[in-house]
Amino acid sequence: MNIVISATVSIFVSLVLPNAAVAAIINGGFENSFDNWHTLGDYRIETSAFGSKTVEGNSQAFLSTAYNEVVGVDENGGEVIGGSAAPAAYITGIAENSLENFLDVSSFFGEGLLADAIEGSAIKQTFRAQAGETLSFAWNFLTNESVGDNSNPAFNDFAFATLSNNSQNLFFKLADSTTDFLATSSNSNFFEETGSKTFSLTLPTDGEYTLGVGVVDVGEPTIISGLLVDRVQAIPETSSTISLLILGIVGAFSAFKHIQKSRY
Ligand SMILES: [Ca+2]
Ligand SMILES: [Ca+2]
Ligand SMILES: [Ca+2]
Repeated sequence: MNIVISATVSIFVSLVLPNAAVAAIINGGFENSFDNWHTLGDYRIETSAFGSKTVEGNSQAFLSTAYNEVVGVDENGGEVIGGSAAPAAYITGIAENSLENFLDVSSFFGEGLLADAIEGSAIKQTFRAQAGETLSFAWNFLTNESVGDNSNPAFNDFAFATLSNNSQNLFFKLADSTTDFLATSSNSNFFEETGSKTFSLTLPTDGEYTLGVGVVDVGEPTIISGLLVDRVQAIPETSSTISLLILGIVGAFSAFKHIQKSRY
C-alpha cells in the first residue's frame, strides 16, 4: 500500500513540479533589480538618469563590454575606469565564466559573424510559455565605436538575443555598428545610441524557453558598447482581445446604469 502511494506521489511530483518551478517571465521590467534573472559580466540597474529613459517603470537593465576600460569622464575631465565583462571563450580561450558557457551555446561565438567576439555581458531567464504567445522586449544599443558610414567591419560590436528550448538554439543579432543610430548624439556616457527598439517573436510551441540578451566587443576590447533592456514579456495572443472585451462590457454596463439613472 505504502509502495503504491509513494509511486503515485513521485509520479505526481515529476509531472507537476517542472511546470510549477518555472513560471512566466518574472521581473521583466527590472523593477526588482535582477531578481529571477541570471547575470554574467558587467551589468547593473539604471534609471532614466542614465540619459536614455526607461521604457517601463523606474528601472532598466544595463549591460556593457567594459573590462577595466574607460567607461566615462568625471567632473574634472579625468577618465573613469571600470567594468567586469566576461570573456568569449572562442577568442580568449578562457572557458570558465565565458559567455558561451553561460548561454549554453557552445558554438555560437565560434561561427561566422560571431567569431571575433572578444568579451561582453549577458543576462538570461528561463520561463514557460504557450504556442502563440508573443515574446518581446525593449532594447537600446549604445556604442563608442564609429558607426554608420564610418563603421569599421573589424570592430563591429553587436547586441544579440538567444532563445533556446529543448530542441533548438536560436540567435538574433539586435544591432551592430552599421545599424541606424539616432541623428543626435546620445545623452548618456556613450557617443551613439540606436534609441529604444522592440524585439518581438511569436513562440511556436508550448514549453520551457531560456531567453538570453547580451552585448559583445568585436576585434579589439577597449572601445566599449552597451545595451539597455526593459519590459521583457511573453503575452498570450488573446490577452489584448480579452481586455478589450472586458472594457466593452464595463462600458456597456456604465451606459446601462446611466440610462437607468436618467429615467428617475
Ligand atoms: Ca522597467
Ligand atoms: Ca571591452
Ligand atoms: Ca568595441
